[in-house]
Amino acid sequence: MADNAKGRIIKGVGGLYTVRLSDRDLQCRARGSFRHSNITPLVGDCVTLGIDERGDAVIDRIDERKNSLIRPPLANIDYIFVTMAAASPKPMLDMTDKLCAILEHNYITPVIVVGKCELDREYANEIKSIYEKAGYRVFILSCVTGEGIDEIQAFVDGNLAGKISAFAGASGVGKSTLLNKLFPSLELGTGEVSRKVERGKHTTRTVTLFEVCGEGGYLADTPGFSMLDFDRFDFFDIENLPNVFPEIHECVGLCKYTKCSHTKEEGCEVLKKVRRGEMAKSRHDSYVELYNVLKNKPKWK
Ligand SMILES: Nc1nc2c(ncn2[C@@H]2O[C@H](COP(=O)(O)OP(=O)(O)O)[C@@H](O)[C@H]2O)c(=O)[nH]1
Ligand SMILES: [Mg+2]
Ligand SMILES: [Zn+2]
Repeated sequence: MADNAKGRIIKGVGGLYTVRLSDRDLQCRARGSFRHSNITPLVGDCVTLGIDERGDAVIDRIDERKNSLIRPPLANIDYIFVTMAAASPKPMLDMTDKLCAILEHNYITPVIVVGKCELDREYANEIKSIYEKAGYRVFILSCVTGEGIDEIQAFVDGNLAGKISAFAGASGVGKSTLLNKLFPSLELGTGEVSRKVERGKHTTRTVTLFEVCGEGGYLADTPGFSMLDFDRFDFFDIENLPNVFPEIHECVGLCKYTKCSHTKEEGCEVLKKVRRGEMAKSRHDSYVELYNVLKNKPKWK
């Protein structure tokens, strides 16, 4: 009956996967042949089911992935809401820029969220300006005063259907509090509860996708999902670095020297942009920092 049915893996625990079909959820394993091909099904995978020798439903085929994360194990992510607080904890813009670059490289759209804006409105506005110049959507909000919630709610309601999304950000920035406002049916733990989850940080994580916004829209529940989880994310070579900063990518080919590194050359269009205030200095500093890291690194295979 499940033969040739297509669905999405929404949960995976110890080799047992929950596949959401159009009319129901089905628990099944992967066909043994996957073990030879070095591919493990991931939550987020679009799969085709088959029937094994014993008559049980099995995962037969995995559609080609748009991207995949190692930790948390998750495939085909469309949006990551890069969440920070205007204060308490203080935002780490260099980490934010590195994360956005990695997301760009993996075809994931970053959406910038600056929460707790009532604590430092001036800095919140400054961050908004930095990332809007990069071409990103930025939402400033406070879960205490409620300001800015309607705007992000409208974005979420209008864009997440049919997509997989996740919220990333350091612990304590207010992710769970915001998620509870945006998706009340999820009933996620905040503050106290999430600290308990943090303690189990080094145990194997399981990811579950929750249906949101209808029509196959999913939110990955990733407790304590922090920026650091991206350290092992598929990285890029130095040649690709300009392409993962949208405001630098726009300038590629326009500088005086064809081999311009956009770090210090005269006649560099990127540096002109920074001088004109069209690209934030903090973003360019992050670019230079990553450039120096990648320059000293052997090529990734
Ligand atoms: N001042 C202020 N505190 C907030 C706001 N949103 C959340 N918090 C508090 O920040 C702390 C961490 O929130 P939580 O949602 O658990 O953060 P998470 O670790 O990112 O999931 C909690 O004590 C929240 O009550 C906000 O908009 N303003
Ligand atoms: Mg939390
Ligand atoms: Zn240049």
